[in-house]
Amino acid sequence: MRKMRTGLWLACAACVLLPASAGMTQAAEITLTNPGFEDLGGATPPVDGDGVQSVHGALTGWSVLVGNNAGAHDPSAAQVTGEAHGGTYTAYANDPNYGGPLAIRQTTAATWQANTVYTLTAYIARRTDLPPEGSSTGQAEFQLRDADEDNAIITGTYDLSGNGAWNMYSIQITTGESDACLGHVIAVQFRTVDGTQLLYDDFSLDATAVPEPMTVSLLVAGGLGMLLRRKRM
Ligand SMILES: [Ca+2]
Repeated sequence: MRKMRTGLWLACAACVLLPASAGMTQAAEITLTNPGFEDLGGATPPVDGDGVQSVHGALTGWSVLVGNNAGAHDPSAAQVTGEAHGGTYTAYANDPNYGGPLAIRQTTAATWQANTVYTLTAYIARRTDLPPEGSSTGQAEFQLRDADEDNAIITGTYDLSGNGAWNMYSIQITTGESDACLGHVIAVQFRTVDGTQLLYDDFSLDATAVPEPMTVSLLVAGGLGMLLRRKRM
């Protein structure tokens, strides 16, 4: 009898949870062009360790806005442990005091959707041989933007730590039912605010649909139902 009850209980749980999980697993990676900076766009590759480690520009798919001193870079082991986080090359971006750009931006093919969690993630490293000056720890900034209105939807600023180490940083925002950005094109942006020169690698942008209210209430009702059944057993 007990076995049969357990079987019924599991069947009930499955029928309640199935529609909920279908609604909750609509995670999707939004495609970024050249997210790991391996595509040099035909430029002569920078050479690891011989002093010609950077190529200005050469950030295929990304626009360098106002200023330069940013591009592709092949870090040596003396600059960062593990060199690139993935692949061979990284992006480098100086801060504005060292000719760095106002921003490095990419316009995606995706548009802002309602009730969706957007997470932008990337790896950033401070160079062992080029640490931030004075009291600066090095500071980087990420943005997710509305490309149609040319404004920021969310900005994240990070004080970095650990010379020569790759650390992962991310920003996250959840859209509502009627945000002004809905249907507008998503742009991704990063820059070095302070810290002489920082390295960036492996950007990714994830979009996950929030469960619809009806799905959530079904899940809650199902959970309550199960609790009541359990008490009666
Ligand atoms: Ca890379």
